[in-house]
Amino acid sequence: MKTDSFRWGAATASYQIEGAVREGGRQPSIWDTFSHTPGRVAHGDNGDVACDHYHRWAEDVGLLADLGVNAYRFSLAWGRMVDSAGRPNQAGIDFYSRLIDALLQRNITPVVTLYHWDLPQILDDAGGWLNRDTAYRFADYAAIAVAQLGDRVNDWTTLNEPWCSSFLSYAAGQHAPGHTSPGEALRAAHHLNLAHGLGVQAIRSEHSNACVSVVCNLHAIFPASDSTADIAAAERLRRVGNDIWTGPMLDGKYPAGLMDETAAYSDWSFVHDDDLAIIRQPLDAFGVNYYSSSHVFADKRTLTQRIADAGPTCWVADYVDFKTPSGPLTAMGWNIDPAALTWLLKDFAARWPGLPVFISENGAAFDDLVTPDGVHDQARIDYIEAHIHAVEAAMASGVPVTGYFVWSLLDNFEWALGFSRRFGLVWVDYATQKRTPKDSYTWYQERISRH
Ligand code: IFM
Repeated sequence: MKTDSFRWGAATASYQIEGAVREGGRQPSIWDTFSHTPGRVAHGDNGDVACDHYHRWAEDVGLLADLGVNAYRFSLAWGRMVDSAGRPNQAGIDFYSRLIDALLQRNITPVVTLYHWDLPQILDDAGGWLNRDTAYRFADYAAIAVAQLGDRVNDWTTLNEPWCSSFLSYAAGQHAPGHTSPGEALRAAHHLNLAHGLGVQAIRSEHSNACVSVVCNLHAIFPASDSTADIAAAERLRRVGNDIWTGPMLDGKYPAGLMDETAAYSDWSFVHDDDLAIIRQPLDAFGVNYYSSSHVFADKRTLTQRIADAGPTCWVADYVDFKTPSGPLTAMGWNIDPAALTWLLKDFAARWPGLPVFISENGAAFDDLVTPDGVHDQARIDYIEAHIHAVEAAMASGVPVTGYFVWSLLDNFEWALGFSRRFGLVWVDYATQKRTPKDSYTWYQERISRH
């Protein structure tokens, strides 16, 4: 692994850690609304306080510095950066400015995500990602963020996991705003693609030398058998899970077959003539979030029949179903398959040779063992170690990987699962806000120091 420029990092996201939802002129987001709606989030949890990072950011920068990372990936809350009229919100800008200055003082490079799911509620009131105009509002916000912070931030990511902000949010109903319409998910997906393209243009217009990326949770999808039908099922799912982003963003087209395969749910009339040219912008890097793999088989049911049988689903695809994951699972119920990460990275590099890739998130939730002498999380250490090896294997075969970011620095608000799942290298006692580095923190610290 290259030692000099390789980024060893940790990642977080605004709504998951910041709290202080009514401070500093922040406007409400769809996650405030969603988490305060009974039944949406486990145990009625919400991000009102979360890890109180808004007040404890200096302590958290100290944890990053002691950890030894040379990069920190975090997101800006759109509704902190701008007011309800879309104008710069100075108090919010000042908050991130202080954070960035503190990071730079500790030689930690800020890697900033513009959108990690906390859409201002006021934009959702106007249709959210179903409204094409939201993509233009995103570009306005991106321009403000880069104009305000681009003197110290070089690395800008437009979107985090647009698959979640469309399919989990508009088809499965599991994420804000909680809709359950397959056709809406496709429409939202296109508008997120458009936001990405417009966002890249806005970033570059403010900061021509910026390193611009997008982050996708590329799915490692494999057929459950080598039957032609299962292979075709896996290909269908890759189109709607992965190629729906990489196709427009990197090749300027939606994957052949996708529109026909989803015609029962949408006529795709939301794609305007010049959109694909806008969406395909040159990128400096591509972020891959990876946690687990999926095995799928051909199913006789259409999506509509599957929904009638089992309820809403995030997968907008006919005639496909998922094999129940086997083997050791994480506390999310996800399988542990580091080899699939190597496969994913090699597959990506074969399709887009030369485009630098970074692992923007990788990590695991487990039930940690909390004792008076520390928080013991050997399972997390094993998971991270195996996945770093998987990245090294991809690099050894020529994949240009430029960084690895653990998800996450801190235990935090795990969306619809609330605080019930812990991904952190650092245990957070939510009652006292005391931070306790886990064994995995010490392990990662040592692992980084070897490079
Ligand atoms: O917590 C999330 C994060 O916000 C996005 N990627 C996956 C993580 C774990 O589910």
